[in-house]
Amino acid sequence: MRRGPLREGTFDSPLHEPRTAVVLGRWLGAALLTCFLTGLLSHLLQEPPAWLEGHLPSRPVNGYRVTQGLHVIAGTAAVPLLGAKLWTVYPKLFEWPPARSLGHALERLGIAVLVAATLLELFTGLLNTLQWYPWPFPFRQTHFWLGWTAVGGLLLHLAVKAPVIAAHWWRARVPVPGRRAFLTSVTVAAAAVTATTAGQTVPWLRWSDLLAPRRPDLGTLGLPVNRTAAQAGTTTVPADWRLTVAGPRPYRLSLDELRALPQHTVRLPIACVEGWSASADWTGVRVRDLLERAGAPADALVRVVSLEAEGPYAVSELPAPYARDGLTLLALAVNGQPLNADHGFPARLIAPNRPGVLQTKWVARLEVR
Ligand SMILES: Nc1nc2c(c(=O)[nH]1)N[C@H]1C(S)=C(S)[C@@H](COP(=O)(O)O)O[C@H]1N2
Ligand SMILES: [Mo]
Repeated sequence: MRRGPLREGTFDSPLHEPRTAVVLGRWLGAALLTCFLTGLLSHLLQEPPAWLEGHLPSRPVNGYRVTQGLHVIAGTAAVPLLGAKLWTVYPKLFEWPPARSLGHALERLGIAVLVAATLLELFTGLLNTLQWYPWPFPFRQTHFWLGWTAVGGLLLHLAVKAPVIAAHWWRARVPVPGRRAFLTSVTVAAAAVTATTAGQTVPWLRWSDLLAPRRPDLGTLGLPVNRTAAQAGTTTVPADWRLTVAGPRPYRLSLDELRALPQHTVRLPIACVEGWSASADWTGVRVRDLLERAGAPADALVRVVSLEAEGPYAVSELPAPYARDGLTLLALAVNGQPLNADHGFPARLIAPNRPGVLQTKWVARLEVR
């Protein structure tokens, strides 16, 4: 018999029961599945395998904005859902004896992996929306592999619990006082965190964007700035700055020469991986035109190199579908104003359906590969 604070009968709420766990599990499962699929997509766009690179779609224009917005919305809503789910089942975490059989021990080990991976995944993701990295490991790779670990643990959990889930899926078998009130409070909590943060990406929820780290309409030239010129060390652009286009027929252009080329204006979003997004009117030269002038083949992959000396986003790769898209610009102006230092002066890349991290600022070179 167990003694002390975890003794028999300690967990006396009637809500530690399977129907409540199943209802919460469905919501949490839907949120985590949304996170997993949209997250995979984001990783594929950021680090495409070679065979996929030439087939990445540059449409729909707002595609990444929607999927990454969903990723962060679902992940944020999952925080209260996970809290409620863990509270419902936690007496089981203190089961005694800890293992009744080998099968039981393995099942509990699976639960340990699932709970640890999911907690760490939501924690690192939430802190990433604040651009706060108080840990020694790289965020993106860790978040990626924890995602797979959590999904593996989840599948195992679903398989083991399938009979219980099936038995309680459609209706409550026993009435439990307080269950409805508890589930309603959890719904209200999840709705509240969603309503007060989703405005960082959903324009019609902007008015209630009280808790998100960003207001997408606040910032110089009407846009937020993730990495400032001061942080990137690009506040002063060399007086002899030229855009270099390296290809079969390489050439260099000054800012005035770029401005003298045919200018196009497109409305495209910056869709930041951290969850905010905002559309703007960008004006500049079509990357396609610049590449044609350099004699680049139509299926060429292009490396976009920033003046920024180091930093994870100082260089990006522009696969052919983006490079050839008429909406992809080397932008010189945004919202009718010349770019300022923080938004990438003298020139920045803007392309449709592309993660914000790859919209390289302070561009110095386009290299045809
Ligand atoms: N060279 C360079 N370009 C960069 C970055 C960077 O750190 N270095 N940050 C990227 C990120 S994470 C985003 S979301 C967008 C933000 O663009 P904005 O500051 O103009 O809103 O720029 C991208 N371009
Ligand atoms: Mo970003």
